Amino acid sequence: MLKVHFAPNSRAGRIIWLLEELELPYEVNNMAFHPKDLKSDEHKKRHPLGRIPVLDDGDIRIYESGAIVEYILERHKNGGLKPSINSDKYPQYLQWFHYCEGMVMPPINTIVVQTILLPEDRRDETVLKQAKNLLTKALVPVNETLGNKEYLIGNFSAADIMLGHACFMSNRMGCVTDEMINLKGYVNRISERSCFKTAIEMK
Ligand SMILES: N[C@@H](CCC(=O)N[C@@H](CS)C(=O)NCC(=O)O)C(=O)O
Repeated sequence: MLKVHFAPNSRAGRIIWLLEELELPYEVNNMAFHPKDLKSDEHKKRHPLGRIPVLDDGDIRIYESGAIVEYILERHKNGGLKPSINSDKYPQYLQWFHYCEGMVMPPINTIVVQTILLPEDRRDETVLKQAKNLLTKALVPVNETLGNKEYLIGNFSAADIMLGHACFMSNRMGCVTDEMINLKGYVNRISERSCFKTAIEMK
């Protein structure tokens, strides 16, 4: 049985969302998004930095949300939710899949640090503002590519699990502007998916 080491309101939701979409059975180790759980000796044995998500598959243990998504698709769903390597859609799929952790998550991480993790007296308004501007800029190409498409490569794929989750977070942080009409619609469409709801509402 696949086991997801999880905490609410985190990237670990991507793994739950994927497993729900694929209708694969799984169990969850639900931890608090708090150092008492994430930085515990027990969890640091799973992830040396005390981060989530981590996936166990029997004796196999793997971390990094994108790697976990790829692993599940290849080992457990024979490439499901992913275009074949020869498909015209494959390069765009790869691009948007990796754009998530490469371009969108770094400013999100800074925003989380500056609004939640740092004690108030160590927060820096300038750094926060820069990160919010950077995030909005990183979302412009996503808004453009969506055009009149429902999902990033047309049909729903694992690129939406990665980047769609980050777009949802960005919208919650107020960084999707009203002019980004395609992106607003995309976030709404994702939010309506029942598998997404299961993941995002998991406590
Ligand atoms: N690139 C990693 C990032 C993992 C990561 O930083 N996860 C956050 C939750 S979204 C975390 O565990 N934060 C706890 C901490 O920073 O102490 C991935 O995609 O899995």
